[in-house]
Amino acid sequence: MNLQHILQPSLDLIKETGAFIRQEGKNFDRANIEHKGLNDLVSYVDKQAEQKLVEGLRQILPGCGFIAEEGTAQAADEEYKWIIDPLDGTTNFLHSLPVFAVSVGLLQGQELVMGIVYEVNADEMFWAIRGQGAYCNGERIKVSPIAEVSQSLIATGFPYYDFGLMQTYLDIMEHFMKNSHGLRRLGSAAVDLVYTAMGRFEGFFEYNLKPWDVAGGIIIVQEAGGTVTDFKGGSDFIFGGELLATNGKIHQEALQTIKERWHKA
Ligand code: 2AM
Ligand code: CA
Repeated sequence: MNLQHILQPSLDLIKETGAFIRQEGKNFDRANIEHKGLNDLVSYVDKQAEQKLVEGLRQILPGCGFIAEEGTAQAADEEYKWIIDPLDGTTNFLHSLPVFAVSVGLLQGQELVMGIVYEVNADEMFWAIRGQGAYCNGERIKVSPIAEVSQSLIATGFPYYDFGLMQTYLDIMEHFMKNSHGLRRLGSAAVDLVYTAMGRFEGFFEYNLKPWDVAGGIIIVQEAGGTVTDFKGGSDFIFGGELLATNGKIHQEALQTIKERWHKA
């Protein structure tokens, strides 16, 4: 299948969904928040955005499966599956902090073949198709050329449940704090990934991630020339929960820092 044909309608749909989220954000009342689990928040905005995406993407690619954060659809053995986060950075959204995104990845079998991440407030639309490069608002994007962690800005996410590996994680963060330009925690893994793809960050790492947080962004990093691995340096980073994404040039150095602390724990 020629993915170019489904790209434009998918971009239009995701932009519309982003406009809905932006509009709802203007008058959002925090009384509308529900708790899914410890610190895991959701609102009608997440759910309605997911519904719009699922309905639209089903028309764009009939017969496809879905793996979606708010659970409105399920995947079986379809050749193509959309992995959807209708609102990545929900906590930011609920607090009117302008870093959140719609994130969509497309799996063909086991392989990510397309990714789209739309940062709603900045109106930045990122996408990539396997083998065809990565783009932001129509311009080709590339990872940063920096080759040393000491000159890098590194993004991460803090654990917000399952605090068992906290001390190890703090050790890793301490190392990067002391040995880089700094650490940032934006609150949206999808945004951290695309900012790595376009060179704002040299790298991003986090654990306890879900496939919908990362699927769209992973292929955008790869197609922008970056490298993505799990914390062992392997390839279990879509469903495995741990991910290091970098510009490629600092990957081994950053991986070493994580690896030698993480797997001791
Ligand atoms: P979400 O907004 O779609 O739930 C990494 O931090 C990821 O964890 C984010 O992309 C975010 O995705 C998810 N997450 C869920 N609850 C969170 C919380 N309380 N704090 C930070 N991240 C959270
Ligand atoms: Ca979400």
